[in-house]
Amino acid sequence: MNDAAANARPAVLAFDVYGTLVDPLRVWTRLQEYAPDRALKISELWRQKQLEYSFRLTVMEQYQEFEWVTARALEYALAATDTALGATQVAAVLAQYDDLEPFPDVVPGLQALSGLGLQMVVFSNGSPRMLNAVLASSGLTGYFAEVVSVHDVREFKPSPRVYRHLLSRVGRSGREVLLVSSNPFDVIGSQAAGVPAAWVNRSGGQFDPIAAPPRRVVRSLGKLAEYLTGR
Ligand code: 2OP
Repeated sequence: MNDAAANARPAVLAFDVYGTLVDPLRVWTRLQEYAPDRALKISELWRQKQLEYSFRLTVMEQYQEFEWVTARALEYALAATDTALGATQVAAVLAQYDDLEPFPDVVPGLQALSGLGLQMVVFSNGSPRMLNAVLASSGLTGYFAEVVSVHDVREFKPSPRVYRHLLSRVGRSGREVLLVSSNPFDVIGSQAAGVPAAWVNRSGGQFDPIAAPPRRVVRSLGKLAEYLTGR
């Protein structure tokens, strides 16, 4: 992509959800009630397996809703840490996925971004039910014109089909859209499918060395607003 196109202001911002707008690791607070000594380990293993299962299902050309994938990953994480929870407790932990905290920079950042006159949509592995629930409970619904779930095409990120589906849903070419995600696999998948991406690297963590780093790396949504205001 030439520099002019790379620096042009996008018409649409497409926001990843889990890990970008809301913090899935916050489920450890509910796990702490039931397994205080290993809550964080369970939640990290849970997230890791949730994404691994989504990749493996897609490579096998199979599909299950992200809700099912999330439940199976929790089962694995509990068994792997010898944590026996009752059915009611498991249901309470899973319900936490519908009620995740937005990262501290998200509301002020979305407020700043919504002043730029760009279309803002959500684009996520989550099922439509999950996404509507977590956006409502976190108070974020009103910032977005559309909620685009990969469920429509029965494949998960980073399959190129899901990014092409995003473009067809918003009626734009790749050059007119900017994916906003904290997940390097999502950023790499999006760029490989021809949709530029901004990496929200809140933690200062490492990017995966299987692709060139993204041109746009920001530490918060507020910094993304500053970056785009200058375009
Ligand atoms: C999402 O699609 C990748 O979990 C992340 O929201």
